[in-house]
Amino acid sequence: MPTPAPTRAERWDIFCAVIDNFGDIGVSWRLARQLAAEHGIAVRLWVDEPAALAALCPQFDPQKAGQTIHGVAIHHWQRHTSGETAANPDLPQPFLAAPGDVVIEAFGCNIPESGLVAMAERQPPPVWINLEYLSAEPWTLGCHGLGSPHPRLPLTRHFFFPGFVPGSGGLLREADLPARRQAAAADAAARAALCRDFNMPPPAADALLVSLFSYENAAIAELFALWAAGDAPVCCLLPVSRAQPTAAAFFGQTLAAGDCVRRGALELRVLPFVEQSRYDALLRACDLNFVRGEDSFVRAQWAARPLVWHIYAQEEAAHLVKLDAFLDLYCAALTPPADAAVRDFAHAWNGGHIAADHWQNLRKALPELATHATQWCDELAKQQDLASALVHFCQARV
Ligand code: TRH
Repeated sequence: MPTPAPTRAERWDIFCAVIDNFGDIGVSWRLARQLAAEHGIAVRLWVDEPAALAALCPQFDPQKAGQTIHGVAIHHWQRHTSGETAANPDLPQPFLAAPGDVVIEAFGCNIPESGLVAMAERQPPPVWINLEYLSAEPWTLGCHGLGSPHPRLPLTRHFFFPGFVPGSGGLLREADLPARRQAAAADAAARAALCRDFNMPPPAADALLVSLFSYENAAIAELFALWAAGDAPVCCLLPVSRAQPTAAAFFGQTLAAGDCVRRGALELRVLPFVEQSRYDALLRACDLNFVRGEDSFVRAQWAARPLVWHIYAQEEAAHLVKLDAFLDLYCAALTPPADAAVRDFAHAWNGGHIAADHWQNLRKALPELATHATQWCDELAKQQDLASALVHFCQARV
């Protein structure tokens, strides 16, 4: 479906609360940039922890007010969790005086009451969207797009579910993504560009190049031990992250960005946390990517390389249902051995314990998984992207 051009300059507000880590702001920042760049929308991004955005976007100075970067006006908002009244100065005045045509709460971050009152007073009221977390669970399709009227105010909140299949809200995907992927298609060239970007020597030509971005996980040490004892070289790129202490304990020394350490067939390189576009390029250059949360997980799929997902843990193991829902889709076209290798490894990795068989089977399946990753990516790219889907959805309701 072609992307509609806005009939007039629309103004959208996106609210993001950083619960922890980088996923909430990572998704919000990508969406804001894409709406501005590809849909000509005047976007204001409201973030409660500006420092988190600075990690993804080095041009942003969290101490400075009123910055516009990549066409997105960035504002700081303070989130109150209780005792709000309409009289509280919850939000800076620009929003209260003039909410945009569309107001998005990323991941149910709850705009304070005074903001909702300002939205209700606007004529017409904004289209109010709750952008949900990504899930492949089938029930999300039944809820995607549903509206829930506010109990007192003349406002309707719409639930927008990203997803992997038609009937969902799609995935964030920039228009130039296929071209960037093509440009990185030649493995050797992508590796060389990556090494130049990170100012590091090229890995051994026969090394399996792996990136590892995960939460704390006891399985990291087990996997490192298998890689170190293996007969094939592995070069593991570890962005500075919560996995670092486990890696440091394995090598028995502190590790910082720029460090390179070896044990047996394993070479570990610690990388700085870089801006999103550089991380995307890193994913495209690797043979296998360990990713986590939501945004890096999606980017690994656009990188069209085999991936292992460390899913964000939820209460009562709800995340494992989510993991299986994804695996059911992702593995559907694989041969039985590759299917089993991917599922077993994913369960073991998320369970915090990797055995030699898990790695050997995954390793064996990698050639098939590399082909599959491209096919999966091509199939996903047939869907409308999330930003365009949101634009369609909101234009029908403005
Ligand atoms: O950081 P995450 O674990 O984020 C989240 C949050 O924990 C959130 O509360 C939770 O609900 C959600 O996961 C499911 O993982 P994620 O989503 O992959 O976000 C990481 C972001 O950091 C992503 O935008 C990619 C980016 N990134 C860089 O820009 N540079 C880097 O060097 C690296 C390693 C990541």
